[in-house]
Amino acid sequence: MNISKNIELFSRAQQSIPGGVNSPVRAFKSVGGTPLFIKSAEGAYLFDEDGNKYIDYINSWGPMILGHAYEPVVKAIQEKVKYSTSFGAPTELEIEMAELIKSMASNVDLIRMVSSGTEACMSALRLARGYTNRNKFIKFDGCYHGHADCFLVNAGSGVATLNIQSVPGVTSGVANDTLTAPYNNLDAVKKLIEENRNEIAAIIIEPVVGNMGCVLPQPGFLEGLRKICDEEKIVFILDEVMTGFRLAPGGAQEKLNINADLVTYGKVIGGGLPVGAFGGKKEIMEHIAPLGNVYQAGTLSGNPIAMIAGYTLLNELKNNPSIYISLDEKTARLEKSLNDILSAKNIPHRINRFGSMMSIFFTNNEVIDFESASKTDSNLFKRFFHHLLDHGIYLPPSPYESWFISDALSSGDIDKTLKAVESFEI
Ligand code: KE4
Repeated sequence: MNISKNIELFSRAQQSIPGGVNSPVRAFKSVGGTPLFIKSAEGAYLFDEDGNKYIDYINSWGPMILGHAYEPVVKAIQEKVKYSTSFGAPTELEIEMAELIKSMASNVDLIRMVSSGTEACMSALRLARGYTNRNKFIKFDGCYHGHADCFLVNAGSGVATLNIQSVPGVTSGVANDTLTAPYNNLDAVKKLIEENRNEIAAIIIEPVVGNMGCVLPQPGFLEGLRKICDEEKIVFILDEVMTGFRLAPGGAQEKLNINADLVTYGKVIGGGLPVGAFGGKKEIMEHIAPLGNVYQAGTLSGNPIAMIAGYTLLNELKNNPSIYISLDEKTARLEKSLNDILSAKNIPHRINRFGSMMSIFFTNNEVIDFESASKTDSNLFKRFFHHLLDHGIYLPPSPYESWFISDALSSGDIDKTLKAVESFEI
């Protein structure tokens, strides 16, 4: 593939933007090579600045669940933008959006809009601390809840991709209140509870992990955390920034039949525009200003253009539940066929999948936590990534990220993907 324009743009970008990108995971750091500069996208396809076409398995890291330039969303934005882009005042659309989300996530009594998943998670944690009057919280190694200081301890996604052991700028004062445990390890959590009794405000977790690659909760794990939170009066926060509205209309809470005290959203909720949200039990949420004194704010929170994009997409998902069956079937076919092909080639691998989230790990071991996820063959991943990229298949440029399938993916696209994998030699 000719990528000369991409190379030129990357060189130019680095003169003005740190690392040439506005978010580290885009930089291809762990796979090497030149990141693609995207000119346009439609349905399941991206087109880079050199005119190359790719089948997209990132989909903006989750939001583009019905594909790029989804017409109802495009039209809704085009109509709304005629009436200004922002007011900084309440609108009826924000009420409609909140009511729609409440109709999809039954345990959300009140919800607050913000502009990113990071804001949603940091606000939910501040609320849990304010509500319990406790300072510490538990997160899990390899989980990523955005880039707020307190979450950058043993974090996944870009922090793992860049192998940053300790993030400069995150003070020990902040890090001391962040307790970490291995995913799927209830005993480790119980030990932290014993050592920090009555000091822990919250447990926050990705109910299905995307940020160490896709890792699933083992039976009883989330239920065990729920029980611990009930017994210890700890706020149970499910970070559904990735899983929310992707795994089901009610997200992982619906699919896994687990109820959070607070839940955070991002990605799909904004239909590709900057939207995050946090919500949950009224008795907790009513501590948020201006009702309560836990302060949280945002100039563009509930922005009308972002709201109409998210509202339109969520309505499509809510009113067409067969989309989730289609997403599951397409991803299940990918999973089975990739397993067959890689096994026939005697390539050591594990595929973890939940609904339309999936990852290939090049390892002989089950991947159930960050330790096992970090033992995969990163060089083999790098070669696999570039082999597929050269064949017009765009995977997440890191072994610590999930693939995100869109319903715009066709059977022919899957055939092309599998054909590319067939030609891969280790
Ligand atoms: P944002 O602040 O990036 O909107 O959301 C943070 C966040 C919170 N919680 C979960 C479970 C998330 O996956 C994320 C963001 N995910 C990454 C991809 N792994 C965003 C991509 C990026 O950092 O550029």
